Amino acid sequence: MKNKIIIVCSIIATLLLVSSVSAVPFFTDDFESGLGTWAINTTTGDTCVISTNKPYKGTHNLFASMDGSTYNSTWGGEYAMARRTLTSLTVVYARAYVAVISGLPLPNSSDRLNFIIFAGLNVAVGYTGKFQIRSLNSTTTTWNVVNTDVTVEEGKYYCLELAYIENSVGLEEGKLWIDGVQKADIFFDRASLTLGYVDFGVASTYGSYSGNIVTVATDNVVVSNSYIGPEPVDYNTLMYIGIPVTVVVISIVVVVYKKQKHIKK
Ligand SMILES: [Ca+2]
Ligand SMILES: [Ca+2]
Repeated sequence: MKNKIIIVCSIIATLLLVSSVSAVPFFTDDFESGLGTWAINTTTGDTCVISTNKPYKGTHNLFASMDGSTYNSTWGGEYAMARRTLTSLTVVYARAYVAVISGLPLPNSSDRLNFIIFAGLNVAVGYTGKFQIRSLNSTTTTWNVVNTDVTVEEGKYYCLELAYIENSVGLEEGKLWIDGVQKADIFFDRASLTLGYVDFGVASTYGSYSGNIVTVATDNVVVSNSYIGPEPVDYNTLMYIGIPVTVVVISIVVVVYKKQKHIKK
């Protein structure tokens, strides 16, 4: 009996240790301590800053605003995004809580707003008001789009998770989860683009520019090498729960072992 208890507890402890060790994200940010190493990229008149306006958790978030008055005429849009560099990754998952505070509905049929961007792979909302995943095709001149069935409500936070998976060079895959449910899967060839970064915030492209003012809040970002999922079952929580639970299980093993030893005597 004693040996069985020890074996079972040891297996549980090992599993918890393995899960907590493998669950280390590349980085996390709840935007409670400033911009840190984020690089900010914006078009004229647009901002991407730490804000106290409608955080998802805590008191701060990342707040992106596009003024709708000056834009990049070359590709027909504006952007206000925070960027982190990624190096030599063939699999990467990026999760964030995102709310479109203002700017919906989009005025023209080719308009869209992008919230999470890897090179050539975006999570966006299109003119229809639904979340979508977008990827460049192999010629890098047109976009493939898969719409989800999730209509975006202004002011509501959604848990968006975008995965980039390089099955082989030229056969890249994108997956999108919304509030923990997989909603889209798309294949593409990123061609000459390299996966060198991930952007959060908002970037627009317009079919015909309308001067739409858009604000987007982002909070609780996690970037990792495997599926993250919504809070509280995210990597931070697994780390925080996994380690103490492991300690408790090991303590039980020790107590049971000592007790059995005592009874035997
Ligand atoms: Ca926060
Ligand atoms: Ca602008």
